[in-house]
Amino acid sequence: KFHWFPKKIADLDRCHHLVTKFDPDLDQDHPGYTDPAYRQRRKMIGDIAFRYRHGQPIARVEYTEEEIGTWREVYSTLRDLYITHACSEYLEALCLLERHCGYSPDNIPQLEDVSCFLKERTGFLLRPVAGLLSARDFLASLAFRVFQCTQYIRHSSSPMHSPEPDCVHELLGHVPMLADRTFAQFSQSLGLASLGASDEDIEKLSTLYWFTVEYGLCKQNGEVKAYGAGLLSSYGELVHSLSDEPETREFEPEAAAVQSYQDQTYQPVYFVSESFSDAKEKFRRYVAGIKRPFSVRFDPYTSSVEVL
Ligand code: H2B
Ligand code: FE
Repeated sequence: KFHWFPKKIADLDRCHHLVTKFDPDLDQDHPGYTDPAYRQRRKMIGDIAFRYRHGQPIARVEYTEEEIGTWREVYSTLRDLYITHACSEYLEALCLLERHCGYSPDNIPQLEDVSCFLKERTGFLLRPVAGLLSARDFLASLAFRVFQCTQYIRHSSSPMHSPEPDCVHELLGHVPMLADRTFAQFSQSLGLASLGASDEDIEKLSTLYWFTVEYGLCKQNGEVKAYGAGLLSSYGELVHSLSDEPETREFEPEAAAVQSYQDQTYQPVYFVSESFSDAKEKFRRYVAGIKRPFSVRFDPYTSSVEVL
């Protein structure tokens, strides 16, 4: 017996299971915990996600001056650092996003516009989500080239850090990388490997996701650069990851899948890939070793998976 999983893209309407441990309503360390107005606002924006069904346009949010102020502070601080710290694929995509998608210090881009942009670049779509999603549901979405994306923004008292994913993390961390063809393929293959997988394999795949998509480093022209979204959306950790403090290891899926990680502070170790194609190829070999009583194939014409 194996877990239910989505077979067609509209089935993602059923992949909405949230993990609430970092919610401002429950997590006493959340900077919004003592701010009822913030919690109310986050809930209102979260309702867009609860009402959303596949195929609908994503409702636009009119962000307040305070919210735009938070965005501006992160955007302008990080932007200067990207030149030296971000991989070339990231920089290229950010440039396009600034030209075509309303990325700027003074504007929080709308998910609907970003989704249309990604659709043209790599076929990825965004769908709104109300918070941290379960690993199983989150990974399943990637199988359909759908990225579940939060739309609310972090608390203004803490512009440089958020305990939970927010639109700064998604839009500045994840989105530019999803505009890269090879990275998009890598993300989808993580997703396909997760469909119907055992809890144990989901745990390993999320850990792999953690050390690549969230905290991955890669080599470029003899230098090490960041491509992980958790790094590219966090000033402190981005600097830390490329300093000589942390340990770095060559990316090996077998090792990365069982490495213990930190979701409260900086990572003690980072994995460095030779390139995205190299990471993709190594991952392909790793996946071939995962036992499932069936195999899956994605049909791009219908955006559905065939179970073989
Ligand atoms: N949910 C949301 N909303 N954003 C994420 O980036 C995210 C998630 N990452 N759920 C997932 C879990 C990741 O940590 C892995 C797959 O467990
Ligand atoms: Fe993330």
